Amino acid sequence: MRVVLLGPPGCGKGTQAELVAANYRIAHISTGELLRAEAAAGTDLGRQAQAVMASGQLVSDAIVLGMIEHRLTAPDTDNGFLLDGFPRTLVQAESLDRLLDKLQQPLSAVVQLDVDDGELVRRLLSRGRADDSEITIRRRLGVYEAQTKPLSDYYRRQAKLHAVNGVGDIDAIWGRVFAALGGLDKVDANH
Ligand code: B4P
Repeated sequence: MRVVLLGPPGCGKGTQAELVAANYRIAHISTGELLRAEAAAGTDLGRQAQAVMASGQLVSDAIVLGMIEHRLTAPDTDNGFLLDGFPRTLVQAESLDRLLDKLQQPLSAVVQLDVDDGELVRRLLSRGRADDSEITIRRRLGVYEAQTKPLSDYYRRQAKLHAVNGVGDIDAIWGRVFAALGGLDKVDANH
């Protein structure tokens, strides 16, 4: 199982990613977490990324792609992986497809969590991470709209997109994500 979890900041990607990874026993790869770990370790890459993340912009494609390429060769991805927060731009999506072609491991599905902006702002303000001020959240939502939203059409054209309502309690949303992935398994088994 090789899955991308797509959705705006605060939609519950991190929360649902943990449930998917635990239930399917696949690696959970969050580019946000990888970047925050680099920042906490004080590496050059981490220092560059920290300033960009604090401003609400996206870290450069080159940095993120290098990190992902390295991460996808780790042995814990043998059983599959879930990408949380990656790809976030068309360049990243196209590069991911090329990399997975090379590895002969195409994506199984892309699950998109749909949540309205008011609810996103409310969730992120109550989370209170360093990059969760109202002004930064608004900028991140703008960046999502301009740079990440086009990925819905990109994956719809590949017939891989499963849109799921991301509003409600965490277990109910997990049920919808599971149904989207379970439906896909049945399709695979029939072909
Ligand atoms: P991320 O770490 O990916 O952060 P995020 O999108 O803000 O968080 P996420 O969407 O995972 O939050 P979640 O819903 O789980 O990225 C941070 C920054 O890193 C980016 O702004 C960017 O600068 C950089 N970056 C990362 N990836 C990059 C890439 N590929 N390219 C370039 N730059 C990149 O959680 C939100 C809150 O909602 C939580 O408190 C949670 O408990 C709560 N919640 C979850 N489900 C809920 C529910 N059903 N109801 C109510 N609350 C819920």
